[in-house]
Amino acid sequence: MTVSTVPTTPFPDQKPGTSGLRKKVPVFQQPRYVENFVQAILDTVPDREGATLVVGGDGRYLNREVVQTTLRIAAANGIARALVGQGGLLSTPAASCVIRKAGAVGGIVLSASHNPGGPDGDFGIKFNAANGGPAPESVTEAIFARTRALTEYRIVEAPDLDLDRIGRARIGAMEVEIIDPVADYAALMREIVDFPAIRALFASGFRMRFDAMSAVTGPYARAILEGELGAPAGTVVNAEPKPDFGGHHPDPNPVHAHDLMALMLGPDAPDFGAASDGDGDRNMIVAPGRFVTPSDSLAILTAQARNAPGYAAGLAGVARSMPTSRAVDRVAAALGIRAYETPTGWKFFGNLLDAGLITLCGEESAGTGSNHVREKDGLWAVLLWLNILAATGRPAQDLVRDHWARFGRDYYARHDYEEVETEAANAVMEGLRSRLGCLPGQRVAGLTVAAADEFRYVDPVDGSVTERQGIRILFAEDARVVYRLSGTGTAGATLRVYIERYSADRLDAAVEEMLAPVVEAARALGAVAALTGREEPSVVT
Ligand code: G16
Repeated sequence: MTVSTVPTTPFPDQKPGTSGLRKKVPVFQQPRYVENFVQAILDTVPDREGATLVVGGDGRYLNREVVQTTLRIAAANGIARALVGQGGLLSTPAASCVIRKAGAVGGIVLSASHNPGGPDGDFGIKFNAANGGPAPESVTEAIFARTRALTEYRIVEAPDLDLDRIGRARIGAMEVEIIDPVADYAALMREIVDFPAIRALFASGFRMRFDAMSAVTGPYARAILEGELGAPAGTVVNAEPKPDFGGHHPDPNPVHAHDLMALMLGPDAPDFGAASDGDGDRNMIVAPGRFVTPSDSLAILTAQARNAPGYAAGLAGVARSMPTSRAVDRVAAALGIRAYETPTGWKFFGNLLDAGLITLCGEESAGTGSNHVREKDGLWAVLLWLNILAATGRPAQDLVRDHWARFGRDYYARHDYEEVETEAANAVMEGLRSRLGCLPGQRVAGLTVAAADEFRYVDPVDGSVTERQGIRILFAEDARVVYRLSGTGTAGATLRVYIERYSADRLDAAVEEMLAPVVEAARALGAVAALTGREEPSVVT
């Protein structure tokens, strides 16, 4: 084996965002770009000598090449054993599962999640720690610092491995195991979700559509839903992972999953609809005639989780990201368990899960998960829904209605202003920040500001503090607006404005109608049009 030490110089832009390093594909194609970042990751893993590392990605353009490079660098940096999903594939939740099961030192996961793929699309690399979760900020900061100081990387000169053949191979002294990407994950699902009940549901004629959006969950959903649970062939559509996601934008929301929405809102809707994103951690749930917001989905799963074997003993607590609606807080209060509010980013749930303070958690951005892994998990959420539908015997649309009748309804929408000039987006945030003190008491669009602040998080487990996590405006009329800048975009800035309003008794009003005054207030307070030149958001979900 030849280990080469290759001189390099730092790239200035390798700062991980909300979830790893995400850039356009051509940025990753620059010579040494991938090598530098992977070396920087490994340099921050003190226990790497002799350890196991998990490697895989969502199959997007560049996935195979970067898997090969990552393995060569891992072999040159003392990793003894690498576990790689067949074809270089591992969904994000499956990677988390494999890391935990194998006792690995961590995993290098290749994905830009819900961002489009292909030669002009996005690519990403993130590091997950030994608990299976996204590296905490202290680690991503250390990785970034390392990228700025790098003078060389180490790599084993070796031919490409055959990633498609399950079995063992070697790169230098490192053993590589090409594993079935679905097996460990499916085994875990079997433990926590009631498979026989779901099998009986499908046997009774229950119909669903799962849209894998030509991304990584296709093989998982096919094997589990159609293979094990007896859903009819064809239940899973767009099941073949493609490097450019077949031209889809693999973000499971009503805008990008429009075919599924059209089916579910039409006359031939099956009993249940679901979709997942590029790397399989996000989910979308649609009942016949009704999109279920991720915030409502988290609340409903929390209220009903006891129906599944993995949660039959009850929940320790729940957590939601700050911009997620407060629907789950109401359920937690009724269950007598704690509800935590964290900054956006799955990594903030890790400490709470590891400390056993929470069992379920979720985010408005289509992420729901539990203590079974340390990532959000799209297919798990779908299986838990199916388990609950089977156990309660209620049609999905009635289950949602029942939930609102008991807890009230949190009307919710997110307005995204994409590819805004960074300065303009910062000006919106700065403008609000500077006026926080004088907003309470002001009347705007017929609403009264009751409180305004900038979210700051003190981690209850390790006391670490995260500042500037979004501006919150609370109105006396049971409404709320949150402003925050996305941490996952790859071009300019994305301003997200989250709009919500609670009603205890108006359960079937049109969302736009209920939210209209809050939208008006949000636009006026943020001076969004004046500062960004955008009259309307680019995407409303
Ligand atoms: C990532 C994180 C999520 C987070 C989302 C928000 O999602 O893993 O925890 O909610 O980003 O993104 P933004 O900062 O753009 O609002 P994913 O699915 O892209 O990994």
